[in-house]
Amino acid sequence: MNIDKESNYHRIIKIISTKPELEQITKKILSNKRISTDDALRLYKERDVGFVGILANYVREKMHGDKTFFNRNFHIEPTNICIYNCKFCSYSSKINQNSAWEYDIDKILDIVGSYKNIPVTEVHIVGGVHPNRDLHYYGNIISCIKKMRPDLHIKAFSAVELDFMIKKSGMTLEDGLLELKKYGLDSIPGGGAEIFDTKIRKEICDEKTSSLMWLKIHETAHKIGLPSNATMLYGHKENYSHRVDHLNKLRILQDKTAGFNTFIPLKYRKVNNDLTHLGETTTIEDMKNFAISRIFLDNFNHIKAYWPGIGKQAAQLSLSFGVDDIDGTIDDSTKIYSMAGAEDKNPKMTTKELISLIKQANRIAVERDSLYNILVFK
Ligand code: V47
Ligand code: SF4
Repeated sequence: MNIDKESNYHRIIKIISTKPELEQITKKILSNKRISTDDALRLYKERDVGFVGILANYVREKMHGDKTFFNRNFHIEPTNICIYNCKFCSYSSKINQNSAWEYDIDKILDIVGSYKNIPVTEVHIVGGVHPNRDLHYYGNIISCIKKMRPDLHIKAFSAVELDFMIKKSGMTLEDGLLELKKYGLDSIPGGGAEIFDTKIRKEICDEKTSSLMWLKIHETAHKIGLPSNATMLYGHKENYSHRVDHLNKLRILQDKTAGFNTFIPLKYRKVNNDLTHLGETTTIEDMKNFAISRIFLDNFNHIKAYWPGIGKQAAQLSLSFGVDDIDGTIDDSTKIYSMAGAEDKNPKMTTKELISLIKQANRIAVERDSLYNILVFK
């Protein structure tokens, strides 16, 4: 054990002498034992976020030391036209509204072409669920991108988009995913999970893909060799039990498949949507949520803070609360969070800025590819 970890350990021992009720949970964490859902709920109710943070940092440093991962990526959002009406969404439009956009294949290839000679390694493609577009329409987009940039990892389509496009093409789930893989799909992003609790899901996104279906899509993807990410949208109507239930369903699936690359908690942002009246969580709450995710999801290698969603400073702070990955350069290519009131209206960081943000937090910046293979240490 290095000095940092050892001093963390001693800080923990000192604190639990004043918090005997947390001793059993702390002992489990320090001896690499899995904590239960009741333990996670107890940690959520703990007022001392510093304590929960130290425990998460202990786990984080045991897994990754000071390494903090990032990648060079950009997003393409082919359309904001969506058949659904999620109450937290600030982004979607109906087909005939002035705010609607849809990029044709030429525009999409122009975007990809604009990265010629730029060493990006990943394109992240997500958007609304367009009523008229099926699997082959999106498959064609993917294969054209692959032809132009065979080196680019294509992480595309949330389970909600996949559910719709596969059904529209009349295919089974497994055949649809296999077909997309043939077109060039490399992995699946974590969107659309929202919160798995049936009652709360009904209140915030009644119409779209159910929790069971989201989990089935990711399980099937893992089975055919497509890795994926997982998310949880928090800070709206859910309570701590709903969050623990969500994390537990992910942990159970990961035990079965080991197909998730990372977990990304997504803080609800309140501007320009139907849940504005609920307000937003505090940064303290956000840090606690990262920390408990790190401790509870012992079978997830990585916890990611998506900086366009929470801002650069909170992402930097999260590196002391269990987070080991802060996503990528983004290059001002996503609107989902800027339209919902996030700090960065044009989210973009140069590699140099990302590295310096990580170094300021006394961590080591590690450029990764989409599967967390290490590319460069800084
Ligand atoms: O599913 C929509 C969320 C998700 C709001 O896999 C909102 O690497 C907060 O999943 N406030 C899509 N969140 C984005 C997503 C994602 C982002 C970054 C990286 C990855 C990855 C995946 O965005 C949606 C929904 O949960 N979302 N509106 C809002 N107002
Ligand atoms: Fe559509 Fe996604 Fe917005 Fe829901 S969150 S309305 S599925 S774009």
